[in-house]
Amino acid sequence: MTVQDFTSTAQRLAEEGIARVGSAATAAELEALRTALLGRKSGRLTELMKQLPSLSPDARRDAGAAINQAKSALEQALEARKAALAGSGADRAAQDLTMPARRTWQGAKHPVTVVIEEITEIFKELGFTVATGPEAELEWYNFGALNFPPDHPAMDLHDTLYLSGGGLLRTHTSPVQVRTLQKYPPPVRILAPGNCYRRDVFDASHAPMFSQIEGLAIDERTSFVDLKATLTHFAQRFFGATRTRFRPSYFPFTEPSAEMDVSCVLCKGAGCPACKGSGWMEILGSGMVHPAVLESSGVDSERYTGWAFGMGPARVAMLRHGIPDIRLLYDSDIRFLEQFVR
Ligand code: 2U9
Repeated sequence: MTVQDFTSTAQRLAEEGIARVGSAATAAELEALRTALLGRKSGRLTELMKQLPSLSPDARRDAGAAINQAKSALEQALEARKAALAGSGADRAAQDLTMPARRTWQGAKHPVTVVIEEITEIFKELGFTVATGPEAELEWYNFGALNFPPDHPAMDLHDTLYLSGGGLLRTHTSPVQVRTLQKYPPPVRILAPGNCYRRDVFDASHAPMFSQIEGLAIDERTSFVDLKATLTHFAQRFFGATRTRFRPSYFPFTEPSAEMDVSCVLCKGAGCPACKGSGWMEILGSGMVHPAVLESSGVDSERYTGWAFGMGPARVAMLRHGIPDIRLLYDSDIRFLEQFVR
């Protein structure tokens, strides 16, 4: 091919192309034209460009210029037609609006967040308000004020994450209740949800960072009856028709203390592997607030009494959904988490 052949071919392709661009009715047609004429792989002008090396350097320059001129003329025509079509809405006619939209991945609330919000709603109905506080705490608020004797094992290094500048990462949200009692005189009804930290290795039922919800009710003449009635009401609201039982337990910050069980959510009490045949599932710990804790928090323990509870929402989410390993909740694996999208 001579330079004249290249030039005339380029001009002819440009003219024919611009004519066809002018009569294109949809964006899709325009796209097809662009590919047919300028496509990187098999565009007609691209093909022509590939034959340039067959020419002498001088001839190549002239032929190349003619091809580039044809290319930019075609690109301008394509852009102009595209804008015209977009403006005219002609394309809309071609668009099948009944086509379902491409599903964009939508996030969802984490199953533990759903549990925390559900529990919070139930206690709000009972007049509890949500209180929050610092995750990096002073040792006294995390241990001293809560009647932990100075040598209590929980304070050991291997249990608690101490901070170099003093203080520690709270091991429970109880410091929030102490800070609240220092600020607001009874009657007090608060819920303290939040993240807590323990020097635990990650295994099927432990995580170094975990969420917790604690609750506190302080008033005159508050008794264990209020504790049992309120927590049983919570269990029935959260788990539906269920039975509860309270087993004696011990915490430094409550006396007397009790664990509350609900009948197994999977076998309804008949006994199954999930509840290890007992028919019961331990949900939370609770107790009457120890007078020493009331005094530490600036509350007159002769005039006021109170009860408190603490639970792990992650554990409750595992019980509810039959999740065997807590790490599944913290691995951020979308394939696992999107099962719980509501
Ligand atoms: C004040 C007074 C009393 C909070 C309580 C529990 C029982 C309890 C555990 C639940 C799951 C810890 O994360 S867990 O292992 N907590 O069982 N917590 S009573 O008692 C308080 C808190 C604050 C001022």
